[in-house]
Amino acid sequence: MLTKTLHTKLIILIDPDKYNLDLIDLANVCKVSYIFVGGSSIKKNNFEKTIKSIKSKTQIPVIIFPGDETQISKFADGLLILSLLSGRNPDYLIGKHVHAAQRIKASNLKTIPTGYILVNGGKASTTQKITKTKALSSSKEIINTAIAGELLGKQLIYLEAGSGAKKVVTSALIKQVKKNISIPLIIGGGIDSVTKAKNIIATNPDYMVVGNVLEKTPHLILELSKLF
Ligand code: 1GP
Repeated sequence: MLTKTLHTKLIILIDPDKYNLDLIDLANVCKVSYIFVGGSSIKKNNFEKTIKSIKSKTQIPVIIFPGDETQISKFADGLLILSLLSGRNPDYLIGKHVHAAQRIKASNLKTIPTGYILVNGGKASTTQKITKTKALSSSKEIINTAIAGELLGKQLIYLEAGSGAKKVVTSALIKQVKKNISIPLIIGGGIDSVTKAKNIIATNPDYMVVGNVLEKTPHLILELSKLF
């Protein structure tokens, strides 16, 4: 699950509060490798309901990309165990994990230790605000953080420009990080057009995540899918 790939694969991200059934129908006819589900501030208390609904409509594996430690459901296919390596807030490095440990264990979910690195996307992201951490700007620090993540045993590195970011992760940075780690690399945040997606894919990260834009324009997935 979420292993290294020869060519970039597409992941779509669904925020349960903005869940749109039509998007799953479209994903079923597109080249979507995984569906991530999660949200930084879910208000509607519909997390598990959303997972069940998606699972009833598709064979595409559903992975929880948790916005907080309550977002756990045995109905998903896997769960990213996020360590916010770009920040220095102990809650997001170990505190929340301790809090959720028993529930994660009881869920029997396949867990994927993930080094989550917030990269400056041109505006303060919701994640930054919630976690009270800063995004990294220095390429050297980002690369070193990714390497440290691998050394710590993470099975994935997720470079995140932030949902709705103004600037996506740059091609130069993706290439550098990719060169320096041997675990799979995910890129996300602000990818809202075919052109931006094309530029990301040209650097060949293992996975590319698209969220926000598909909430507003689900049909864009048909265009994006042609790139894979
Ligand atoms: C956010 O990387 C994901 O956590 C996706 O970002 O919503 O901007 O596509 P967007």
